[in-house]
Amino acid sequence: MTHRIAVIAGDGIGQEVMPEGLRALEAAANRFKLDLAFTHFDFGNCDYYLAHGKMLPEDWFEQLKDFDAIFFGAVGWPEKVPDHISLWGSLLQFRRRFDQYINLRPCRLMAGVKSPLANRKPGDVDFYVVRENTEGEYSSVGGKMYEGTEREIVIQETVMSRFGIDRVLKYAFELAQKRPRRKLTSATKSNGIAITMPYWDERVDAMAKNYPDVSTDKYHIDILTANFVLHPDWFDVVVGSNLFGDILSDLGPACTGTIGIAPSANINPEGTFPSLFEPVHGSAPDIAGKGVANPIGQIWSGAMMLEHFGYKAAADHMVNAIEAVLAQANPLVITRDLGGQGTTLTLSDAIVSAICR
Ligand code: GGG
Repeated sequence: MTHRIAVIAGDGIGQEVMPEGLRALEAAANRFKLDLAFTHFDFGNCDYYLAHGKMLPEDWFEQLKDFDAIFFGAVGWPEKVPDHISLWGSLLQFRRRFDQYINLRPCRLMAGVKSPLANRKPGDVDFYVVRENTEGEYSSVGGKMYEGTEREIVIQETVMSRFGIDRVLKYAFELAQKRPRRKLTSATKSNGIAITMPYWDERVDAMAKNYPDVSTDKYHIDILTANFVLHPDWFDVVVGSNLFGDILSDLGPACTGTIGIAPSANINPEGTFPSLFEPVHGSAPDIAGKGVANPIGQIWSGAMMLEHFGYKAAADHMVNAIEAVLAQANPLVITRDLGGQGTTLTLSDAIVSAICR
């Protein structure tokens, strides 16, 4: 069976890590006899915006909807296009129109990687962040009044629906059921944000009744972030709203050494539309063009895509290759964010060789 994959490298280091993600996927496909067909698209980046006045062509939905997955790099180049325009013009359109309501972000401390947290070893940090991905704080509902005057007012609403909350909670509880510790932690701020967040808590309580085998914790986001740093070993599956999930899934990987290795899957669980796989990191204009970006977030995202297609052995093999290279911690191979002097290419070469072995 051929899997058709739309490739959108996007901006900045997306252009540099994407070829390495594809090389790793091709190596895995070769080894496991998988048929992956890649089609490259040059829209969804800020240069496309400068040329066309928009991030995507009118018919982007038609062009992409029949692919089996989208493999995405990064978006944003604030010197060219304001960040909210580039993000809303591309990635957030994909998540919404393709109903990718789960953003799954694994967070694992791997051998050979130095955690900034004291005395943490592999196994101490190993959890998933499940981020609600289509509503919540990421709404463009609101507006400005008295613009340009001293009475200027800006309003932006958070949008939460029972349907939207329940479906992400269901996914998170089912994921927790498959994990050895069977533990779910929910992030809110229901003392301060007194309508939407207590409602989220109510839905957690209601949903928890269906999963008596899963133990459930609820935290306010402020103390939860503190506990990510102080007690990362407490967590197994952490579920949160769009904004809180976004923050936690940058903090989590930072606790595992570098956000450069963090992968993510934007999933439409029903399979009605393509799911999208992308590193958690953004376009990093500060290091773009230098050949030093860590390719692991992109490669690991490729592994998540193979798992999504049902190729668990191939996905595990890719992740094992990443782990084997990191465990060696060769300073000439690993990138700067990992404490080495290597480049995108040296790290990618080592991982691709390990996949081929
Ligand atoms: N590779 C993902 C990417 O480019 N992220 C940029 C970003 O700011 N994303 C925000 C989000 O995930 O909501």
